[in-house]
Amino acid sequence: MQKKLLIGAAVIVAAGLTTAAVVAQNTHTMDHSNMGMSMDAVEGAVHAKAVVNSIGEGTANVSHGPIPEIGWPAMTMDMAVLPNAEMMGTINPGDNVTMMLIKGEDGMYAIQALMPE
Ligand SMILES: [Cu+2]
Repeated sequence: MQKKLLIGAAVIVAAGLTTAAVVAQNTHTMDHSNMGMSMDAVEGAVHAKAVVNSIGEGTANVSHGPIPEIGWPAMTMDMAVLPNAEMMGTINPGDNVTMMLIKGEDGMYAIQALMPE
């Protein structure tokens, strides 16, 4: 899962940067099956406001607001933090953040990014 997410991020960046070149050359060497998978993962990402109660290695306890996209009410919970998660600045306990969550192969949502408010 981690490798896929890393590859997905790289593919998205590469796609954004090289779309014009690819179209100009009319090549079809990209792995479309991989791209489809990573695009699905990003399309499934959801965002939610939360307060970080504590944060540690690979886990964070958060109190998040309702996430209607995935049917979650507001709650306080432990969430997995993905190994390649992006911390957009320093996150300290008590901070208000926006979380970006991605659903893993195990069907559980995990933190892909935290952005301080
Ligand atoms: Cu929750």
